[in-house]
Amino acid sequence: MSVKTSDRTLHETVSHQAVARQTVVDSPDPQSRVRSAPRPGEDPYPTRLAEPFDMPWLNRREGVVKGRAEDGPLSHAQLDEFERQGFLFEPNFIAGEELDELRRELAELLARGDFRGRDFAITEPSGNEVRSLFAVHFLSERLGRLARDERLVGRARQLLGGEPYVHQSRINYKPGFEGKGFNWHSDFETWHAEDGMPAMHAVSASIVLTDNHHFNGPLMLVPGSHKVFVPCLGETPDGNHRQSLKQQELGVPSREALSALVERHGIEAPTGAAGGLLLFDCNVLHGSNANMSPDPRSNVFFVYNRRDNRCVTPFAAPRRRPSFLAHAPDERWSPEG
Ligand SMILES: O=C(O)CCC(=O)C(=O)O
Repeated sequence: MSVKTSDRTLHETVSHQAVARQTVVDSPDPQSRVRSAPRPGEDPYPTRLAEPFDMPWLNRREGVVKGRAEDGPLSHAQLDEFERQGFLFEPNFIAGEELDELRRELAELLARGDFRGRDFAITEPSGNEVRSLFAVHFLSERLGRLARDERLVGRARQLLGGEPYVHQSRINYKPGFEGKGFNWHSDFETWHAEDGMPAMHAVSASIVLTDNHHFNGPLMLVPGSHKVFVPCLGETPDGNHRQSLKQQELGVPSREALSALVERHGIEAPTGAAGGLLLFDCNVLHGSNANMSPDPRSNVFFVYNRRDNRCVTPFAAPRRRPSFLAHAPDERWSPEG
């Protein structure tokens, strides 16, 4: 492994097999040409299949960066990086008193006894520690303001090329010693299959609220993987989210597909001090290891979806997931129901 970037204290990216990386994957292996590629009128992103698909992945249909540098805060170079890698890390996005306030909010939400046992408060697979808290932009006025903040919305609008709304928000707490990992997945795969998100017009903004370092389970991403869609094996049972939010087993790419993509592109883990912002495309493959260090690794995520891409009937699940996982535009969600 090698450290890629120069500013090691604020922003390090550990790169796996960096030399093996190619910049763009835009087509599957030519020898795996196939009968079962979706025909016109069929779902272009078939997944949760009963039988293995006979190609490892399909081309992405939609563009990645849909706006221009003139349209928002991200520069040409930043948009190019996002286009190529499927993610962009901005150190020091938030600092000082604003960061302190957000960290206090994080702790206060975690301490809320009335959230314990609720469906939007997910505990670790074997333990009572809070793993994820969903709908946080509704649970917290402070986080609601942050989700609507033009610094984030402007970036999302620029990347998506249209007006965004918050499809999902969450804090992943990943407590020291206890926080378990997240299996490799594309968020879009789940949102398409289980929430009915039609197309790849969504982006996640994750603000690092505790230092993310190499030992507390930082997010790992496969750069370039956002350009292909990996269909996943296994039909979605009713209520799958109750299992998958603790430990995802369905909607996980095959080891063969993952190995081929990692062989081509490597793995990167952007790390940095609290206050950094990671923007990542809805379809980039990512995951993270367990936190074996004493230090919590807590990040807040806001998922912005383009308004004209609002969710419809799920593409591969018996019914839609509860709204704390998939908000509609202009929805007013509350824990009281
Ligand atoms: O927080 C992490 O380490 C993984 C986040 C993630 O992949 C998710 O919540 O879907």
